[in-house]
Amino acid sequence: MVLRKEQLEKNNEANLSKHEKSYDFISGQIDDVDEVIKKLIDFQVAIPSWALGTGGTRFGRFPSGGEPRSLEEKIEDIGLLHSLNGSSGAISLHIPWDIPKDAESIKKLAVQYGLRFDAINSNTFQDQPDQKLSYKFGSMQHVDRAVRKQAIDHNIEVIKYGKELGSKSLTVWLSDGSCFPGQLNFRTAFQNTLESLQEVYKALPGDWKIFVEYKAFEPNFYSMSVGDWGQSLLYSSKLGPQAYTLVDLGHHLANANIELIVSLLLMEGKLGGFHFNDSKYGDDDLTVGSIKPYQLFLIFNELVEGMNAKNMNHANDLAWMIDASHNVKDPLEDLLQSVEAIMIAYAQSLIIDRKKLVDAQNNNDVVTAQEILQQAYRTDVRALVAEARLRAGGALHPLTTYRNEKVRENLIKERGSKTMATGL
Ligand code: RM4
Ligand code: MN
Ligand code: MN
Repeated sequence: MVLRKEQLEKNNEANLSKHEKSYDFISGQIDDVDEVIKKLIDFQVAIPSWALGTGGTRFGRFPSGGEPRSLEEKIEDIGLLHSLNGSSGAISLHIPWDIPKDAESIKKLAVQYGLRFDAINSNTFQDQPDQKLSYKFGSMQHVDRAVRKQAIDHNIEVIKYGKELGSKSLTVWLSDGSCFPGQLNFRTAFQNTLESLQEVYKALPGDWKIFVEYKAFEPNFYSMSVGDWGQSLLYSSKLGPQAYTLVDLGHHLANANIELIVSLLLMEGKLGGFHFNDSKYGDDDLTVGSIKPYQLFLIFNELVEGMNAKNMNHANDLAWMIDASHNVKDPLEDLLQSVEAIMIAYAQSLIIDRKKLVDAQNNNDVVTAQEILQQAYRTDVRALVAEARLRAGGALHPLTTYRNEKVRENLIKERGSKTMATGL
């Protein structure tokens, strides 16, 4: 399904005068409002191909109908999101869930929807039906060289698919680790993982990056071979300049100070990308900003401060991706909410009075420092984000437009109520 320009305009007109009032109010309070809007327009968040269907839990899956049946339909869905919010102009694929059979036509289709291919993801955390050796006891860490080789070859194949589509980075997330004390020799597991990653690194095209994603626990519960940012930074430092650490917000132990991690990785030039989601307990993969919006803002504060310090381009120098998927919401509505939450946090971090904040820090004025951050956080920037969407040709209110235009109902009519997207 494609939303026509007239459909968007009709919905926008109904909300325009209200929006203009809010926008006038907020833009009057910000010095460089056009610069902020420009940054918001440029900022794009990649949508993962595995989040377009209903996520499952180990107890079941409750699809709501109209799920994409093919990679083509997934691209169509992301195109739809992008037409609504103007900020979802990229797609992140998971192999082998989404093997592009005809890369040229897939690429063309994506271009039609204004989408590019962001990082491509390998998968050695599941056994595939046609796979020779099992990953039950790990992949790149495995004691058996043949299993490690299989995992390396898979990653090299993923790079090949990525090259065909125009991706420029590979994300490796390993579920490797152990469930019981004594199961693994930690140093051997580390060495095996490093050597395997080195083989993959060798196959990386010169203009590509490799992202080493860490996760504290699950599916292994005693140790993880890439369990935290320290381990990931070790791997990415040993690998070389094309290797970076990827931060997934849900992959930390409870109460970890993620904004501090982000700040130091940026300082070291080793932060590569981001997986946005939210969580209460573990890797819950909930809608971004649904549980801890203030934390999200604090993370963006460090991101913007750190990127500015290095003269980085906010939109292009790091890879921004959503990694969320769960089972009670319409997946497209969920993604619209996630992107909106990211844009709000980004906008708030752009309006922080950084000069005053530095002064407060240098004077040990803790109270003022807190006031400055919370002043930005408590500013209602939704009209700024909406204005950016409007100027990019999107919807003032993506969710309402989505519902008014009966998108899900139409998708169910087109695709049926029993369709299931590949993925989790
Ligand atoms: C993992 C991790 C990876 C994602 C898979 C599906 O927990 O977050 O990034 O690709 O889930
Ligand atoms: Mn992730
Ligand atoms: Mn995860």
